[in-house]
Amino acid sequence: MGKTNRITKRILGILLALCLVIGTVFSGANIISTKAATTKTPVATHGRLSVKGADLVDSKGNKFQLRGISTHGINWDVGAPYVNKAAFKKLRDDWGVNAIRLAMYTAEYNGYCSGGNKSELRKLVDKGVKYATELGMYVIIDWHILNDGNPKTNMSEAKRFFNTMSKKYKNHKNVLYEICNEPNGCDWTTIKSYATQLIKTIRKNDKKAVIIVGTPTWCQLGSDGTHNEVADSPIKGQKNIMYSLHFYASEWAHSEYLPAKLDYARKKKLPVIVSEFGLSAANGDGAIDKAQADKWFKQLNKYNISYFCWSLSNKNESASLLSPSTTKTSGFRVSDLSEAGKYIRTKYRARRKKLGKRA
Ligand code: IDC
Repeated sequence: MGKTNRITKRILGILLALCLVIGTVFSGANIISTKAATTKTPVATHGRLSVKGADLVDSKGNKFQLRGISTHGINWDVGAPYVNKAAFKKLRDDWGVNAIRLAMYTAEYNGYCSGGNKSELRKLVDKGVKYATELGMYVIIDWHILNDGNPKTNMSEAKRFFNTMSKKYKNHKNVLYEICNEPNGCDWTTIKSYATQLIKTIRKNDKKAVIIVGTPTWCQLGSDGTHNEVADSPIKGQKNIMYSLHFYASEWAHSEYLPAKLDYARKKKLPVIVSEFGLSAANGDGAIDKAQADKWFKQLNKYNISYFCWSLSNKNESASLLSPSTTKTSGFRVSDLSEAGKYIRTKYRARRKKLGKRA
């Protein structure tokens, strides 16, 4: 009798332990599945973006910040391979990135208007948009003028390109159009005239998408130094237009003049977006300046201004976010990142955490 009792007790004990284990597993699974169900993608949470006063806002009218990464040129071998879904997903989940910028050069290095394969380049843009859309991320289609300085140089190509793109993506909530990366060697009047025409092209197909307009002197909101033509004379009578400001943290003149220009623009209620910035000097290389970058993030976060870091590449230059020895095109570990990459990942993650649900 005593023996049977002991056996029964042992069996009961084992059963109890089993119940506990199974219970824990199931409640754990519950936690996981509830979490998966409530963790919505950025686009599912924030919907279509628009511009209200000086701010970018989400579909509920709340201020919204894009924390983005720019590709290197998608026409470059150090840019194209990173246009893949796994890379974007890693940036979204691990870095807290909610937007990608697809930079397509027009002039340099077999660019769209300088010998590049147009249909292949458009296909790559389409792929980038598709991956971003599937992942619920925002995406900028960037007409990356640079050496071609004046955006009017390739204006008819630009119109054709954006006509095609805006027709295709008019029902997408997550696509933004950047019509001229960095105008240089031309004045604001010229850029404005170009922008007015391109806005018309896009608006024929898509009434709502946010359109980003480049500003004079490589996006300094006006010509050199303390000039503020853009804030003083923005484009009139158009909705959902933003103006870009670009900076490179270790470029002395940028940190010297641009923060004040940004303050001025905000006072004038100009909607500004930092569609490109880097930690390096303006040539994409040299020492990176984290102290200046810290200052920039403070100012940009204060205004809730969106920013996109240049660039997702392993090119051997300090602006690159991947280390030159990394051959991976996705699944990047911290050890695969450059000094700039490690810094940006930390900053972006911290910002997402701070914003919580508003991220
Ligand atoms: C740089 C790339 C570099 C490439 C060069 C081409 O980092 O690898 O050789 O373009 O001319 C910008 C431009 C962006 C630049 C970047 C760094 O928008 O195209 O990329 N930069 O120089 N404006 C300021 C800096």
